[in-house]
Amino acid sequence: MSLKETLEAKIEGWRPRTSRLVKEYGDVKISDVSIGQAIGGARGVKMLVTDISYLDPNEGIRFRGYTIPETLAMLPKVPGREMPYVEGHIWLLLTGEVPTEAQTLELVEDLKRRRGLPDYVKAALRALPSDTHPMAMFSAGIVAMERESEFVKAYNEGLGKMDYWRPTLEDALNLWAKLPELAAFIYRLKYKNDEQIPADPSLDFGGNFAHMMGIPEPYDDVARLYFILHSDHESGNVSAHTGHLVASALSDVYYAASAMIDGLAGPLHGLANQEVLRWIQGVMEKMGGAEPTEEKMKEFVWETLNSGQVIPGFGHAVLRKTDPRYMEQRNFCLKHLPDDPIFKYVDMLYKVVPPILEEQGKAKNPWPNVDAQSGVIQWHYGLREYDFYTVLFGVGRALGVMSNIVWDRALGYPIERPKSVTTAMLEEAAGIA
Ligand code: HAX
Repeated sequence: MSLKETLEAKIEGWRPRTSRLVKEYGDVKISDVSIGQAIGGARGVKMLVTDISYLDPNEGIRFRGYTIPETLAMLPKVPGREMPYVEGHIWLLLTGEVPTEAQTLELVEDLKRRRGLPDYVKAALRALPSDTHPMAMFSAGIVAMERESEFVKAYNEGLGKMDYWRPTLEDALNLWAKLPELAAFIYRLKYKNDEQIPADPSLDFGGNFAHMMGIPEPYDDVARLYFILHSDHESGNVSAHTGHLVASALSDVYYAASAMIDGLAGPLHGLANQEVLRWIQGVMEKMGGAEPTEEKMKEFVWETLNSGQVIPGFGHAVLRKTDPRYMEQRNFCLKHLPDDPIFKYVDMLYKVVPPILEEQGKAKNPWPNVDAQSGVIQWHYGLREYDFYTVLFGVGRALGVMSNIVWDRALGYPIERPKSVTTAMLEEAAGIA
């Protein structure tokens, strides 16, 4: 079966489950909200539904029920390479099924046909001031393509609600196909004198991205691993939630993806991956290029904390253990770059930071998250412009966000509209009015 047919069957089977829950069990409570949660960023409030991934605080993320090692092991692999096709992962996220090799290759070819960055996007990006952050360029590039939306055309022609997911899927496939090219274009425009490398029609999503970046093997596998690991982290994180929220107004995926990139660009979220490298570079500079000892590293960690800053790459709003995405990247480093000096610093931080955060007693989770490790691999393979790192995260996150939007449309999720209260109302509820 094709992707569309597989998805169609899944959606038909799923709709009665959602409608039954709403119609017959709509009043069943799954969460209570405290004053602390209302002021504190809705931490722990169960109010979103997704079947695409689930984040267990102790175990970490599962994509469609599969752990990261399981996902990487069972998806069809690119011949001669260690990592699976990103396209196979898209299939898994969308349908919940592990695609066959033939299905994966069909999607590889489908996405190839949808490639090609419009000239007006290139012109718009070239017109931006040269100090524009790559995330701002990425967001602008995506929203500039909004005029391509198939959903908007179909909606304006009176498409019925049950069919909203179909042109949304078209939009998602079109945008997924263009994101590696958009990211590579921004990289080469900003850091490589606008010397662009044309796409290679023989290569898959990850392989073609590495090619357009101008970075040789095994960077293709790094890209595949990176995009898969960052694809989804259930729905409550800032980028995923923003994508869902914006799309809930029936804004098309170009608007939603651009907005989710804006959320990802914050230093407490995706930008943490560039901050880790910036922080380590700062430490090295202070040491005059010498390798910091464990004692020195501890001093720098305390210095950062005492100046009121966070240690980037550590802590998490949901996780309470080391992030399995961190571990997967650490395993990659141990295998491919065990002697890299930056990897050694990052590994030293893994030893040094958690006990310090525990001693400080503020962070609920002292363990490293995905961002602590990801910059090292990029740095090792020659991508040293660390303010570009979050764009890579964004290409990955778009896989999960847009898969979710297709399902939001398929299940008819309404416009999101939580209720706010005033401070006086909270005081009254607390009995201190
Ligand atoms: N360094 C120093 N202090 C930290 C900390 C860290 N790494 N992590 C948490 N804390 C502090 C918080 O700032 C907070 O302090 P205040 O009470 O003074 O406000 C306190 O510990 C309690 O916070 P928390 O409940 O443990 O954590 P939150 O759910 O509020 O925030 C964050 C989660 C990820 C934002 C937080 O851990 C953090 O700022 N980490 C560093 C930045 C980072 O690595 N972000 C990326 C996270 C993963 C991700 O989303 N990637 O995209």
